[in-house]
Amino acid sequence: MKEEYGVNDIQVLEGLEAVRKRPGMYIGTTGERGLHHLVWEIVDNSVDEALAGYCDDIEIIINEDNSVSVRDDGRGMPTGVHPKTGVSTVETIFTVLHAGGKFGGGGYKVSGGLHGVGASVVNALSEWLEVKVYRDGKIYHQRFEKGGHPVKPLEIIGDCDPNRTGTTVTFKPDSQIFEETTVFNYEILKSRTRELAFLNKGLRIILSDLRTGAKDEFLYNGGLIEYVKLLNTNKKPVHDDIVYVEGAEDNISIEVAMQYNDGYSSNIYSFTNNIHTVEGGTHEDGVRLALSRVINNYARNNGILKEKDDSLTQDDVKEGITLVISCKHPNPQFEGQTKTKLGNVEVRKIASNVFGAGLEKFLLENPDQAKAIIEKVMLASRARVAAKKARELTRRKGDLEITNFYGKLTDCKSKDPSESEIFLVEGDSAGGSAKKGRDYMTQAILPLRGKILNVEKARLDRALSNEEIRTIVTAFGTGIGEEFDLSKLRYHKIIIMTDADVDGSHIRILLLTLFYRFFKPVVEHGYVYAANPPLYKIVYGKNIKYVLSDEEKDEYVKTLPENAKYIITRMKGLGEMDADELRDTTMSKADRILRQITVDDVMAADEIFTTLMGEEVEPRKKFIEENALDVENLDI
Ligand code: 0R9
Repeated sequence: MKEEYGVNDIQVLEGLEAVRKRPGMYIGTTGERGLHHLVWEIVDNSVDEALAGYCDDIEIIINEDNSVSVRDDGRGMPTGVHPKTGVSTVETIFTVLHAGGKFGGGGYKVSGGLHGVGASVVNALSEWLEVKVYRDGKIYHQRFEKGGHPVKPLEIIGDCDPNRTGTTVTFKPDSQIFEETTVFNYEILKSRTRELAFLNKGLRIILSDLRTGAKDEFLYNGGLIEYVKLLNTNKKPVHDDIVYVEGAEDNISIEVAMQYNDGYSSNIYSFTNNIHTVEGGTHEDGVRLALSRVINNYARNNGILKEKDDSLTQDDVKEGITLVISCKHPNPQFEGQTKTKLGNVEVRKIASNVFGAGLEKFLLENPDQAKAIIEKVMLASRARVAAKKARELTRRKGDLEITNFYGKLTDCKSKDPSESEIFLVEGDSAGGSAKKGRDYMTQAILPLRGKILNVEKARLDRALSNEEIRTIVTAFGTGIGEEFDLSKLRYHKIIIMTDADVDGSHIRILLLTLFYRFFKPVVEHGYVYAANPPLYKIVYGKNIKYVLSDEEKDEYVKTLPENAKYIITRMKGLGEMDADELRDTTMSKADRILRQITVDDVMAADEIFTTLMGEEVEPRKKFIEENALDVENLDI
């Protein structure tokens, strides 16, 4: 039974002022990512209520004024007076910092953002916040202003149907804190909302945007099975059914879904308590161990692998796999550089046992599908051995030779990677402006001519036969494949600078695929960025303003006097800007806005990518038709 919320649950009392003074400590950044993080802090509380079994529906609404409302149909936050603070529990939740990140009585907070600090942080960082609770036939309401100060105590503002329960929170982020932007991006909210729905089967989450009328509803009764199905859209599976395994030991639950396709890349995504564990960890290790153990055993027991044959390696069994792991743990320990690696040692064995038993059962019960899987991994194994031989041969001939390397790369003077940047620029014309507009000490320019090779369908050897890719590898300095060495990376900012159109997105996706497949640590360490060239130029008298989005354009125009005459030009491409413009809007360290590319972005790119690059023609045609006029949707 769930205990009532009690005095001891409030762990550390600290003022909200601390949050406003050092917001980065609580939400990571005050840029776009931090802004969106506020939404997840609130949604996580609703998801917890769903995981506790009391809530089926969550609604997230972006309001016209860029405030956000989150509504759930759970029990409603407790409204009584809190014994320790002497004010209502609702007010306590929104004004007292829970440094430990733990919430409800006795139980544990299952979902939760990276920082797990909750509603009070959102309140502290908001211009205003309102909460409504529907409980016991009454509607309770409280409003907070200017960084979390209650305007009045919690009050009853009306009656409701006694069967109606739930909580609604609406907040407007404070522009004094979020100086970069306070404009919510629908696509960012959409992809995480969908992910949450996949990770919590049966939970309905509706997202809508009152600024544009956009609306999406996500409900997946099949959970991870449907996630893998989506990730494999436009790929060719080598067996029909998605392997699905679910189990728990010691209150730690493991859920896995997987399917092989005929491609070469592996897409393994793991989560703990709904958080994407980008750096993996013990749950992922356990599943990988079981995967190669069970497949090797099956292949040996069925005479496919002979006694004299080497065992299949972890690389062999992951080629062409799409696999999603979700672990729910009462006390997760996150480690690693970005605190996205699960560290609890006990999980490795549990994940290995649960998944191993389930996979073994699947293979035994589905001999035809088992055969297709074994054939796929055997093929990968033979290709690996052949590729290794070929690489040894070409290495002797000098496989990274490039004609006229220094005619391509305009390097920077500095040799210190931490201050050096390389711009990968679409086309020679923009490359020319970039060379003139750069800071020659720290900014290197590499213009890319035409499209680089699509490495989704290429093994390393073929990738290296492409001159553009060899140039990139040589410029980075890291080597590739087995020789890859992150410590040799010559630039700690790799900035992709492409046009804001379909071609530009295409090139960006090709580059991300290259990085993700062959330079994964470069992405994981946060060294990859996308430049953000302006979308519009607004000329008003002598003022010239460049803006990055439609929303920003509208906001700016609103600030101009009523009868102001201004000219708005949509920027068509980087090549259109002269060196000064390119420097001032997109390259200069003082004025530009860079978007750091995360593994999550690459996941989103993979979906767009397979649609654009896969062998299936119909989905590609449909995608291009739908998006040709709406290129922002391609932005990642
Ligand atoms: C719209 C966003 N929703 C919420 O923030 C939300 C919090 C919440 C909640 C409970 C129910 N619904 C909620 N929605 C709740 C929890 C408990 C008991 N009754 C209701 C419990 O955990 O025991 N609460 C989250 C924290 C608290 N309530 C509490 F700490 F105040 F108890």
